[in-house]
Amino acid sequence: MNTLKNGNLKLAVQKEGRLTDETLEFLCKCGFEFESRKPRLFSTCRNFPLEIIYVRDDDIPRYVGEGIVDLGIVGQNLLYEQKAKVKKLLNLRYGFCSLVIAVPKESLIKKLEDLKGKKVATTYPVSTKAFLKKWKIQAEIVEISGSAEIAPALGVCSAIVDLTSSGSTLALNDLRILTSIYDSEAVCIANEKVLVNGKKDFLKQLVTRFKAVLSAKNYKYIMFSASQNLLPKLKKIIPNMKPPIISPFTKVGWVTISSVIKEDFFWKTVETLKQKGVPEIYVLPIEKIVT
Ligand code: PRT
Ligand code: ZN
Repeated sequence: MNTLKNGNLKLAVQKEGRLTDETLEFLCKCGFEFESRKPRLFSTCRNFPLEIIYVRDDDIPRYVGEGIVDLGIVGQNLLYEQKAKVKKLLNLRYGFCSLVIAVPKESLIKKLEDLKGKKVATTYPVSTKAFLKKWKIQAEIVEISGSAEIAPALGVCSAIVDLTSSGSTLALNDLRILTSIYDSEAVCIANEKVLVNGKKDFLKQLVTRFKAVLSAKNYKYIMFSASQNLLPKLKKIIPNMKPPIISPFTKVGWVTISSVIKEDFFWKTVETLKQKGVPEIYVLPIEKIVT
């Protein structure tokens, strides 16, 4: 029978839900090989001292805080809501959503102050209370266990506080956003002790792998040939470009140039290169950037 090994890092991930597929995909990209999760409570990694434990997302901050597991991957929203004592290691750039206050489209509530004396239904009472307190709005918080979007139609409340990502659930229920409380994404969290105990070296290796995959996501590798005369102009467009290569395959008077470009500036850079007369640009995805 498979049992959890004491020396291994224990990482809790959501068993079945919105974060599950992207989390497992991310771990695979980091090079961790483990059994399929389907019938399991946990999987042992074949090529790294790591156990993956599958649980409800709501339990992850507490399990990490209490040291039942060393690490967890969870929405930042649950950290804000549960105020667990954990160390946030990294933002993982998926699972994006926002916690918002929404009201029926036809509602007379137009601004935050209009919520005074009204009922607000939510599965996020702690975040809601803190937000309303910050803005000195006295409203009644009605704690519900799910499906906040139907609460106004049922007459339970005048407003809701819920997570939204695409906005389609709000639209389908004739709700509009009054304001956003915070933005959230998946994060990796750790128990404070794992940063200093016997597992800290494994943790360091794991974080290096996580960072390598995350950095790669933000960059593209580009390669192109250009006339040598263009070099001064090209250096202004791509300040971090690698030394130009003059290879036997390059036309006389031309050089081959490669560089790593940040995703945010990618299209602007490529368009400027085209305007300066670069005929063809090859773009390659980067798997990992190890620093
Ligand atoms: O069973 P378990 O307790 O593990 O899962 P769960 O049902 O409590 O959570 P789950 O799987 O719904 O969400 C897990 C995490 O995904 C959340 O804690 C967030 O960090 C993140 N996330 C990202 C979201 C959303 N986007 C999201 N849109 N969590 C929930 N929603 C819900 C929202 O509550 C609303 O009902 O999706 C609906 C709105 O979606 P849109 O796309 O129509 O706006
Ligand atoms: Zn949950």
